[in-house]
Parts: sequence; C-alpha cells; structure tokens
Amino acid sequence: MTTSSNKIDTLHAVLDGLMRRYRERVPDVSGIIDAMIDEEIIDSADEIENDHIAFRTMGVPNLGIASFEKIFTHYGYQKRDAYNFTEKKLSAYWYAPPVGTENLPRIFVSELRVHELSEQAQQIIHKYTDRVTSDPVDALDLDDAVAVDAFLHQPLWEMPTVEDYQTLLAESEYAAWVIYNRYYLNHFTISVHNLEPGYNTIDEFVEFLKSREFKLNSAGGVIKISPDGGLRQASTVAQMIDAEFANGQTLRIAGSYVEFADRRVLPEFAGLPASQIGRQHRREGFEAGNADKIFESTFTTQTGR
Ligand code: OOG
Ligand code: NI
Repeated sequence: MTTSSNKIDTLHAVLDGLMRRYRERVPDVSGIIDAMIDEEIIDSADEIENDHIAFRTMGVPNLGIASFEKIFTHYGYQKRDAYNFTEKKLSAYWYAPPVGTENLPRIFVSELRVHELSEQAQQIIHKYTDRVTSDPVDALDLDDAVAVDAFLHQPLWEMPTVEDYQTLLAESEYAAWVIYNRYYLNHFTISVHNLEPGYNTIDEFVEFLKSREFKLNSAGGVIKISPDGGLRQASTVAQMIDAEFANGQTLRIAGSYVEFADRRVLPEFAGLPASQIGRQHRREGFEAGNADKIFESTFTTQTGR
C-alpha cells in the first residue's frame, strides 16, 4: 500500500524543518556543501542524496523508540532491523522510507536503556523525564506539519543543570547528549556512491574532506567497514554549541555532526550498467560495528581531540 500524497507532503515539510534547524546548528553542513560546490563535485545542494538521518531517545516510559517511531511510521516509514550496543547500553532500529519515495532518507533511531545505568544516573534522568506522564506523540496531530515541527524542537522537560549534565556525561555521553539536545537531528548523511567518479568512494571522499580540513571521527579508524565490505562510513566530529543551562549557566557541549556513506553494489548486481543502479541494488541497512564507533562522533574522546 502506498502512503497518501498528503502524508508525503507533510513528511517533506517535517524533514525540511529538521534540516533547517540542523544547518543552523552545524556549520560543517554548509561548509561541506560549499566545499563540494567549490570543488565542482556538485552544482547545488539539491544534488546530494541524503542516505539517512538519525535521532536519539531516552528509554523511559512514554518516551524512547516506542513513542518516537510513531511520528515516522505515520508517514509510512517501515521498521526494519534491530541493533544492540551492549557497552553503550543502547538499542536501535532503522526505518525504510514509504513505498514510492525511495529517495527519501532512511531513519536510524536509538534509545538509551536507562534502567541499566547507575542509580544516580537513573535518578537524574527521571528527575527530568518523569514530568512526561503520557506519551506526547499520542497528543500530537501528525497530519499538522507545523505542530510536528514544533514538537521536535521544543523542550520535552526542564532545562538541565550543568551539574546534572556533567554527572551524566561521566557515565554515559549519550545520556548527556540527549538530556540537552533531545530530538534535534543528530546527523544527516551524504551518499557518496552517487557522486561523480573521483569522489564516489568513501576513501576518495575522505581524502577530499581531509584536504579541506574537516575534522573526522577517528574512533576505530576514520573509515568504518562492515564485515561484508558493502557498507563503508565516516563522519565528522560533532560541532560544539554554546549551550544555555538552568540558572543562566552556559557550557560548550557537543551538538550534531555529518556522516558519509558508501553503499556498494551487491555481488548479484555487479554486472548492471551504472546508469541502471538504484538503491535496491546496493547494500541496505546498517552495521552494529560501524554504528558503535559512529556514536562516538559526539563523545568528548573525539570532540576533545
Ligand atoms: C547514531 C550512530 C550510528 C550509523 O549510521 O550507523 C549511525 C548516533 O550517533 O546517534 O549513525
Ligand atoms: Ni548514521
């Protein structure tokens, strides 16, 4: 079944709103697009295919993936594979775009398993999230793009204190990121395999990014490669934002980053002419081993380098 065109229009408006806030918060987005135009890789930003976008959530009652995913499944996104990150205490799923809109981004949504944290960290998180006593997505009119856009960018809980942020940071960098950044877009992803020859492999694109002095996440090596070789990813280190906390205190903390994905053509389609290759012919989904290191794009081990 295809999703109604009204829903697709609403989805486009919601995605546009997310990208607009994201571009404002992450100067590397315009920096990379401008460098690509300057290098004559593209003529305009519209030529970039957005491979996927990602969100982070708190796994507590009324929030987390179970709540957040309802927004995008409403527009026809389909839930696919699950991923587990034992050390980081995270769970995640990816969602395929609505049938008939195959050029829209996939969505990757992760969730912190809050109950696995220390008593102290759980108490801090619940101090904020316990004010959410019913699922806020249930109260949203998902056909109203303005309302959904406002929801994704509004505070879900009280402004955190610097002290609480720092206590969480010491135990879970992900927890600290979500308590401040909430549902702001965590990253968008440039599909490098659809760029012109010379820039259409992750190795070539990373060389270009390095030549332009973008700071890249080095956790586990700059280029993360799935065991099957089909999914190759890299990302920038998150940009710092001057964050305002409770009681007027401020702190420079990690905001969002940019990712790059190279999805190789599957072996069974190796003979297809380049002009006929579409998404369905390339490596799909995600890879836990790659993702585990990409999460660290916002961690102090990377931002402090
Ligand atoms: C998501 C990290 C994983 C990918 O493409 O595997 C990821 C995050 O940092 O929230 O983006
Ligand atoms: Ni990603």
